[in-house]
Amino acid sequence: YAQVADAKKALKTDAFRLHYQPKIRLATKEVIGYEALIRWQHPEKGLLMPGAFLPPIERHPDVAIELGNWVLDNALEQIERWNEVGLDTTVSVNVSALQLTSSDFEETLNKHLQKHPAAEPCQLEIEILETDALSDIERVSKIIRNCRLSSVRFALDDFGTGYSSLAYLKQLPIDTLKIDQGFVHDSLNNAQDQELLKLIISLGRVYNIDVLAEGVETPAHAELLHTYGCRYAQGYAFARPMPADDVLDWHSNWI
Ligand code: G
Ligand code: G
Ligand code: MN
Ligand code: NA
Repeated sequence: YAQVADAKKALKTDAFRLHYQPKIRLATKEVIGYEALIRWQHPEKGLLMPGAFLPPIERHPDVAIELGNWVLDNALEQIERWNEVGLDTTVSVNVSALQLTSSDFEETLNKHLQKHPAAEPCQLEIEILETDALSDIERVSKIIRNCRLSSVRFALDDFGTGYSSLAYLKQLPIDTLKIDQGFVHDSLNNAQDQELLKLIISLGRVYNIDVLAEGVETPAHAELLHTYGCRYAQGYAFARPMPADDVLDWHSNWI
């Protein structure tokens, strides 16, 4: 568990970072918000991606939740900083099923919101991860409803990959569904993937939920999705995730 001990130390020494990737409205190409993605600035190993350090941490719920709280705190602080310089946007954070269903999530979220009064709750969106680990859908639904009372928004991440995403779509009061990049990647020359995309986009329409496509790597992907009626997108076609300090410059140079 060397890495988990290391992660605890990293929390104390402020070695984690959030990088930000813009989310784009396809019709106008305007930025509608940013997704916060965690990185670890490791003293010896350099900048680590979540795949390299989150899995072992997630086997230690106390550490995982502490890290999740750090993410919330840091993202809200970033919103405040951006508000101060006139960048009025939203930030999405990734929240694991474990954190969302921990006994005091609503209370913790409200405490964080109170700690950052210059960030409007509606500027925060929570992306729910690992939907297949959400066993008690009634309870999750209630947690989301309660958090939405303070105007925080919710997205279902990696839509289509959890084994019961359709039931979640029906039962969870979410604002956005994010189409997993796996459905987008080959869509330019795969007719079946194209049909699947159209299906997910029309599901969004039926349930009155915004649809955002992930992994949009080229203008051709963006064009195809726009043609299908998908409103929002995120991916390398627009920008890679970038350090918070680069966002202001990138934002002001974007169209
Ligand atoms: O850029 P990318 O390698 O950042 O992210 C890989 C995966 O890590 C994604 O599935 C993403 O949801 C997850 N991830 C990124 N940031 C966070 C975070 O702050 N908390 C959690 N729990 N997962 C994250
Ligand atoms: O939370 P989530 O699973 O959605 O995390 C998004 C992941 O996808 C992150 O690892 C991010 O760096 C990555 N990503 C973002 N845009 C693109 C893209 O256009 N192509 C690919 N292959 N990965 C992307
Ligand atoms: Mn995400
Ligand atoms: Na995703």
